[in-house]
Amino acid sequence: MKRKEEEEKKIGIHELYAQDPEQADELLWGRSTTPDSRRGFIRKSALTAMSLALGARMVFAENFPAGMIPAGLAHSDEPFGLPGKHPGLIILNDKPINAETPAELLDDDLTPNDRFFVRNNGTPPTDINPATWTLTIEGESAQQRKSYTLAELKAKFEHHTYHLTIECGGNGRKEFNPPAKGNQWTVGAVGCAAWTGVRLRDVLNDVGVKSNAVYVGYIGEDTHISGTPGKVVISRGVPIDKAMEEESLIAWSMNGQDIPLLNGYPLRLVFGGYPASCSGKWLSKILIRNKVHDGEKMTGQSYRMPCKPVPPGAKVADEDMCIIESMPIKSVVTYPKSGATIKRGQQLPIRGSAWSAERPVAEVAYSIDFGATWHPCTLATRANRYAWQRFSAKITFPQDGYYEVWAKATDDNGVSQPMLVPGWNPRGYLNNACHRIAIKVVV
Ligand SMILES: Nc1nc2c(c(=O)[nH]1)N[C@H]1C(S)=C(S)[C@@H](COP(=O)(O)O)O[C@H]1N2
Ligand SMILES: [Mo]
Repeated sequence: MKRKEEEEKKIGIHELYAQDPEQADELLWGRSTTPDSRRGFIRKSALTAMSLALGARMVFAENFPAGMIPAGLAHSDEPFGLPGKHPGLIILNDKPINAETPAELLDDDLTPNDRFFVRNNGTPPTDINPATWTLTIEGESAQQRKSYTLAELKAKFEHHTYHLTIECGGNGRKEFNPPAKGNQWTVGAVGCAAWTGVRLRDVLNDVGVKSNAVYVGYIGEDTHISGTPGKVVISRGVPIDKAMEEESLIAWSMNGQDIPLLNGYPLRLVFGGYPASCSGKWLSKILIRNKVHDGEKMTGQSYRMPCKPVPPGAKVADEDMCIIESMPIKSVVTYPKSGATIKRGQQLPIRGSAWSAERPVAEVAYSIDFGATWHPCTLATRANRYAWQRFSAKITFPQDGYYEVWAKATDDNGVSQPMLVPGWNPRGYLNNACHRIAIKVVV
């Protein structure tokens, strides 16, 4: 593991290319030099990513040498982000790529594709050809083994669009003490997009699901960070009842566009309300299992919580860990940015998003006195189940000084967020403590 300062440091494009131009190509554009060519030109898939970052299709791209910085980017001394991604994303790790969205960049009804967080466990596939991409369904509880091309999926099944919030199970991990290993996510490993695809259940029913089916598992086309061929990166899944929900999608589109490469292009699963690790990217296979799926990161301590609460720092045996299913209720203040200053006597507008898994959020309240009193926010209704709901309020402060604005969501069953970090657990999952931002009121 890298040291924290290193992890948080963003490096500029010049530095990146100075260190190792070929590696820079690989990191920024997905892959670079064609192994079968001695000429050192970049390959097509990398150029697609590059064109995205340049904001225009690179004409004569076939002549552009590998390991060279496009002049359209080279003039910038700004820290350089990830291909197709907003430069403001915070890169927590670059091998594999993990980047979170700062709270103030989540200030949209639907998270734009370039702002959506990235959590990769391995290396995204290269040389993706959507014309030949296939999805295969098989497994002990499948009535047959059946494959579909992307075109067949699109032609054969009804298309559906849902606003689905996906949040990494480890979002908020940074606040646990003693610290948990893994990406030190703060608040931004979450996003809500309009996902379009076909219902997983329509495809499963087309294949035929045996009555003994209990789980589905996914296989994606990313490769292990060690480079070991055939080594599975991650293969998680959901109980069959979750798979059969109407909002459970096999999606090819995000907010009306192709899914970005880093978010699973050309095909992924999307399960709102469950840990985002269930939403398999670069999807090529679905297994219909007659037992709880036992793929990579389904077993041991991965994406599991102690079945009963444990004291901080405790060692918990694998058999006492339970698989995380629905994510807890949570909210984030997306405007203003923490640390904002306003003049005394002025009202401060705040905005944010709140989500809970299945149930609607019924109320969001804010506090400026560390939770002593709470005041209601205006709350939008949700577009559909698993969509987040936007909230807003106008705050008046009694005098100048330092304040914190805390936000707290409550569902229609009265379940709310804790003000402090909830139950410590070995891997640092499910921190849904109230988000807070700092505000200075000046004369
Ligand atoms: N094939 C594959 N699918 C994957 C992953 C991965 O590394 N490989 N990461 C999972 C995890 S842990 C999360 S949190 C989400 C992140 O989705 P995003 O990168 O689109 O935000 O993808 C999930 N699906
Ligand atoms: Mo995750």
